[in-house]
Amino acid sequence: MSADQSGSRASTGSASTAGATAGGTTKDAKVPTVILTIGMAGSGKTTFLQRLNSHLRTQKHVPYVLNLDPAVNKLPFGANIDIRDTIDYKQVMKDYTLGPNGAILTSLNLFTTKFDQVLEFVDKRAAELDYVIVDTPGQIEIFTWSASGAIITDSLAATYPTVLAYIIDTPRTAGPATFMSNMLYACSILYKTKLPFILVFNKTDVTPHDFAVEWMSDFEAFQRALMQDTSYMSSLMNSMSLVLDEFYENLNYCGLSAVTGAGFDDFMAQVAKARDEYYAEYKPELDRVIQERLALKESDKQKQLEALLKDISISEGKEVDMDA
Ligand SMILES: Nc1nc2c(ncn2[C@@H]2O[C@H](COP(=O)(O)OP(=O)(O)OP(=O)(O)O)[C@@H](O)[C@H]2O)c(=O)[nH]1
Ligand SMILES: [Mg+2]
Repeated sequence: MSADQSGSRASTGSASTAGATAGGTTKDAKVPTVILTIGMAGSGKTTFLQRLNSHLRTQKHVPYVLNLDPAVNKLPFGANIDIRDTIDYKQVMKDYTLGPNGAILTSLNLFTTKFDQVLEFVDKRAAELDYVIVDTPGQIEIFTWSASGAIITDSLAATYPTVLAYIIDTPRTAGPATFMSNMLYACSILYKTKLPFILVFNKTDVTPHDFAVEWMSDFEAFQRALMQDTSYMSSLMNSMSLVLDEFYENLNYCGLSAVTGAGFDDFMAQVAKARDEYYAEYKPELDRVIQERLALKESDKQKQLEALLKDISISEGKEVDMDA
């Protein structure tokens, strides 16, 4: 596995409004980098964000903090914007007769309708910020597979260099089957968002992530671990592990502990690398898509004009009265 390479990037984002200049080469230090934290329930996203917040503050990089988890009971850090200030998740459960996950999704949807205002707040402070850090709801799929999650991600990425920090519960990922499931999930998110991606092996104070580094860099080592796994999953995993081998080529990764703070300098080095990837690969692709859309509108206009001319030509050679 190489931590230096990245996959091809494409975008579904909307037009860029501020910050990074078009063309994908500018790395203006005044443009804050967005770090979007995602991960399975209980993987340590909130604790990671708490540690990242204090790590950045001690380095005089005061971040702008967004909390997008409406269901978190107690936030262990001060957020500049907190979804809970505008949306009462328990009230949403009652009003819409929903269960907990449905209510989290609906809360996120309601909040997304106001996300342009959130961007305006960030825009106002952007010149003085180095980082915008974002916590997301506990259930990963609520953010990664919802329309609102995609809108939030795309609108941030259209404006600011944005990287995904995929938090992994290392002790719970130490078996080949759980490791593989987690990697496949990460892989699907990478291909969906196409944003620069960092695998963050958290809780290394409990289990060091050496096994993961070995499995990602040495295909045969993972095959050997799989052979010892006699569960019904092993033959399925065997064939899918080949897919992942390519995925690992396109990734940055690091190991850290959100509790002790070990590994955060390495994480920030990965963020700097991922920011470069954003400018080198994601941003030019985004600009290309925007240009394509604009060009499409031009060719649509041309087609409409051609259709009109055809209509005119079949009207028995008479001139068409445009005022009729
Ligand atoms: N030992 C250890 N425990 C950790 C670490 N990071 C988080 N935890 C613990 O893992 C549990 C879950 O942490 P959270 O930060 O709430 O995880 P989360 O992903 O935000 O959880 P949800 O938002 O509920 O999905 C808590 O008990 C944390 O104390 C770590 O680096 N080491
Ligand atoms: Mg959390």
